[in-house]
Amino acid sequence: MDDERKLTYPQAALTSLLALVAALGVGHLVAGFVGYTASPFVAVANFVIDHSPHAVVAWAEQTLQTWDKVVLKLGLAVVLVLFALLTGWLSQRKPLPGQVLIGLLGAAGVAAVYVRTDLGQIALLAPVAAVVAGLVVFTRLHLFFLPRVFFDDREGDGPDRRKVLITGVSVAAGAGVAALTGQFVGTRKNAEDSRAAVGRLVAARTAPPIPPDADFAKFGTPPFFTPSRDFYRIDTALVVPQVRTEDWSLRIHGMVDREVTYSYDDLRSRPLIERDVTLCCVSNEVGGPYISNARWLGIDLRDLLIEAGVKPGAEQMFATSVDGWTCGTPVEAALDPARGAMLALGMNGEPLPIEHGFPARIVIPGLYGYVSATKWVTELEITTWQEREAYWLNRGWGREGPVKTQSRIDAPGSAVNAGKVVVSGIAWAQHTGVAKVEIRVDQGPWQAAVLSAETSKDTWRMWWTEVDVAPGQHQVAVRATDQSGYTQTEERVGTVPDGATGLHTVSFGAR
Ligand SMILES: Nc1nc2c(c(=O)[nH]1)N[C@H]1C(S)=C(S)[C@@H](COP(=O)(O)O)O[C@H]1N2
Ligand SMILES: [Mo]
Repeated sequence: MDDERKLTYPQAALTSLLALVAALGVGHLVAGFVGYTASPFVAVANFVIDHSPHAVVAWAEQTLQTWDKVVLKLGLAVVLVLFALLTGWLSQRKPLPGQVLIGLLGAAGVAAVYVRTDLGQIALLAPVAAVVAGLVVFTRLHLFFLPRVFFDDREGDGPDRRKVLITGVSVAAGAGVAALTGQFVGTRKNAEDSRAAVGRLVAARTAPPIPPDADFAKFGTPPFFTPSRDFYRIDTALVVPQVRTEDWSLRIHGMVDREVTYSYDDLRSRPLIERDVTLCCVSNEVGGPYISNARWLGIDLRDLLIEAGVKPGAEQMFATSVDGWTCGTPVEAALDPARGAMLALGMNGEPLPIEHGFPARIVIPGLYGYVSATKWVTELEITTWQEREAYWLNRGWGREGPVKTQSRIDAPGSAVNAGKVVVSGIAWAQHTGVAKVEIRVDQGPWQAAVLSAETSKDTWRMWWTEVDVAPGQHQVAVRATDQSGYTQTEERVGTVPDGATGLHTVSFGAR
């Protein structure tokens, strides 16, 4: 005889939702002990980030600011709830479809943890515990809701409301306590006090003083130094890595004469140098915001590489971050004394902010961040291009990422009064130097702008000028020429694979 018993849709949906909540809660609990990023929820969200194009990561970070990761988590939560509702719908009669779907979701969680390089095998316990919890809760609740059958084939009722309420609340509360415990245990080791304990990092060789006309902030340009809290931020880390100095070390290995490992104290007690370097992102569209300037404090990377002894034939310095992100730089750029690649410990007079790579990161003038600026760096492997492929490379980005000479208009930003109008902005050509900036109004002749004082070839320069405009709509364009004699091309190309080109053009109305 066919078994006609089934759960009502609300019962089935509740069964699936509670199973989901239990799975995530238990997964988060276990992750608190085996590695925070092993939490199935966090791991799947990270997996989504790792499979998003660079431009999307950059866009989300800029547009949603610190909310980007919250939005991602909410989006993922919505998908999971829909998944649970579907699971319930398919499992009203038999639990098997639901069990299979939970198994599949669990497999996705296991895979997402497995591919993380910052976690050991033990981390797999978290998603495995989550699937087991999900399956147990789902199967038990399914049975709980199924109407009883009596020996005379008469069907009884399902559980009464009171029992349902007690069961539901117990499962949800248990999952909540588990998740909170995991959250507490997993994030207890915060790096903020370790950063505070570093104290003052003192430069043995200071950067040259900045002349008063290094920016034209009074005309609408950014300040010469970007305050650290305003410094653009781009990374794939869902959870900002919390690395304490005492747990950190930098290992240089691969094609070297002798492998070396430095502790934080080894490095901070060396004579530290200061360098002003403007960092920018390959995903910056023409006129975009992913560019900032800071005073970096650290060690000449070249010195460390020489201590290890780079072997002939080495092509790539393959850097790994504590969160598994990787980055490949030409060895010759890292070794070139004229370029001045750094291992930075400090930024704008303080130890690196945690989100900018504390305890240590790489900074290399003239290369986009994705091929140079590894934050939370723990390993430098000297190797060939053949041997290792960095994070963004197998996602369509170019191997070499020299910064392209570019300029941006910052003012006017809105409507102005007709007559004399100030136009200002920034230009950059790190490691080459900006030679000239020109602007053009309404297809008129190019006219030179006033440049700010040059402090080094590695930093942006500000520019400003004044134009006379009649009432009506106008358009202003800017172009920079660098010290190699190259003038920015008008040809517009997108950011993929190695940086956008084209002239920034702004329209404004004059009254
Ligand atoms: N560990 C790690 N380092 C990283 C990245 C990352 O995703 N992970 N992104 C890189 C990119 S693409 C850029 S542009 C710079 C941005 O550095 P910032 O966030 O300090 O501005 O960091 C680089 N270093
Ligand atoms: Mo970037």
